[in-house]
Amino acid sequence: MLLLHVSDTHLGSSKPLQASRTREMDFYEVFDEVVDIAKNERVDAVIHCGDFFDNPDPHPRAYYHAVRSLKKLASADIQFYVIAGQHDKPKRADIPPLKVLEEVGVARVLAIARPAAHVLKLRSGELGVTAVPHEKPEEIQKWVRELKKPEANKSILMAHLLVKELGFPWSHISLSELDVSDYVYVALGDLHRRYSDIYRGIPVVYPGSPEALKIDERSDERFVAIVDLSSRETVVNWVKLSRFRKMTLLENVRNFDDFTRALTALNLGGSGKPPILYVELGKLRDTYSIDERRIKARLAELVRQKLILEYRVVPPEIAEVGRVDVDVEVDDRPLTLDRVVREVLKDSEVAEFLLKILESSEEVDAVKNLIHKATGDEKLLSKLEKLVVRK
Ligand SMILES: [Mn+2]
Repeated sequence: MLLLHVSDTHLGSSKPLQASRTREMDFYEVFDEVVDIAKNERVDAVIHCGDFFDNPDPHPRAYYHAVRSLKKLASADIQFYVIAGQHDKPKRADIPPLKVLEEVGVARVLAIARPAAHVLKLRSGELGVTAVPHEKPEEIQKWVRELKKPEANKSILMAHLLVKELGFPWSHISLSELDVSDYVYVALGDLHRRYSDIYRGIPVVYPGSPEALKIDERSDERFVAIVDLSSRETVVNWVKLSRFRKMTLLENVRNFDDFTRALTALNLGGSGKPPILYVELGKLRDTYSIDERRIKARLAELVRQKLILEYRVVPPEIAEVGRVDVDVEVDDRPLTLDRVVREVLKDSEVAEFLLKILESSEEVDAVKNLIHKATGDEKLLSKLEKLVVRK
């Protein structure tokens, strides 16, 4: 018995870009590749561990591409089973988008609002599934204590959650609390990077998302898992995806020379889709003057030449913090000295005074020290520093 395990396809998303049709197509194209892999590998079923759609109210385009790909599975007699993640679960009582797929006949939804136990009839036999959709940690911990196990010879656990063992402070539950001993495979979703472990002899797997949605989810290789349940030992094989778009980060770029050197090493124009390029500016001052403008001009040229799809220039503090959502943090509004001082200091009198000093003073360093002492805010300081240098 073979399963293809995938999760976090986020159909309908164009992240990390906003309203980019090309980027949106990436998500559909790589999901279609997943479907092709399922057909080539002749799996019995595809199991999807949540965040199938990016949104509880998907655009007709997302439905269109989803149904189109899923129909290919159905005509190859491959079942598609899915549970809800936080992205495809409506906040209020409404028809979940996954239910539409079920109604059309291209998917079977195993869990949306609460956990459920199923016995699936697959081509090569019966398979028990305990399905746990996304919820708050307290709720999931409550559920897990009363989880019903399916009555089948072999069962798997499907869940959309973060296990404590990943080391995030915001995880849902630990593997020991999950009590995985009754299962031959633990299929997980929510984490956008590949992770797999053997816990008490049982494979615990996050295949990761087929596309990276944020820069810190980037990876040169992305996968789906092919899970073989035929023998006593569960065997997990990884199949590489090829139709995803890479995201690349050039770190600590301090000047234009740094930038061109890093760019040459990238070998743009090779096979695969043109990447989304992030350039993290280093801490040296010269980056923020002429060099920054030259770097941006060159980046715009690369977009025109279709060597990259899009670029983002990010300040060092953003790239340094691994899990910051760059999409939210990067603000395209022009960063003016006035805005920074007013927004961050939040006291118009102090702001006005400071702006006056900054305009006239030769002693920028003395002012910086004052701000540092007064606020202790390193980020504010580095922002101000850049702006003062720019002037
Ligand atoms: Mn997700």
